[in-house]
Amino acid sequence: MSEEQSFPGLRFPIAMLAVAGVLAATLTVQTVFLIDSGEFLAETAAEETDLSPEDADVHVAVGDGYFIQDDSDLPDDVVEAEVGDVIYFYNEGDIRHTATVPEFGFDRELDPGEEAFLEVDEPAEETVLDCTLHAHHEAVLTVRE
Ligand SMILES: [Cu+2]
Repeated sequence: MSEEQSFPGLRFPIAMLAVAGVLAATLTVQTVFLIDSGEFLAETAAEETDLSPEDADVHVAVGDGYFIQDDSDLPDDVVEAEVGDVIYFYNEGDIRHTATVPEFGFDRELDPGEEAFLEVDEPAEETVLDCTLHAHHEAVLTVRE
């Protein structure tokens, strides 16, 4: 008799426990999903920085007003590469610049000492290599087949 009487009294707490359990499970699933997304973003960022300067075919010094291709006889602000090359940009200047190549959808802000990699996967004839922070800081990039 006492069990039958106490059972209805337990119904509410049990129902609340069930609701709390479902909420907790939902939160857990959402949290795991968020963590997964974060890991995915981290992996993507890591992939971008997987490249090292030694892997690059073309090194370009970005300075306070210039782009200079290392180990070449090219004049300042002229950069040349071949299709499939990885171009390595590094800011050796004292202020922030960008390495921006609209033709390749490439746009990176580089603080002093920072670097970026661009893989050029199609030819380009004297396309713009720009620093969008400074009006007269610009170069031309040619990518040969
Ligand atoms: Cu600049």
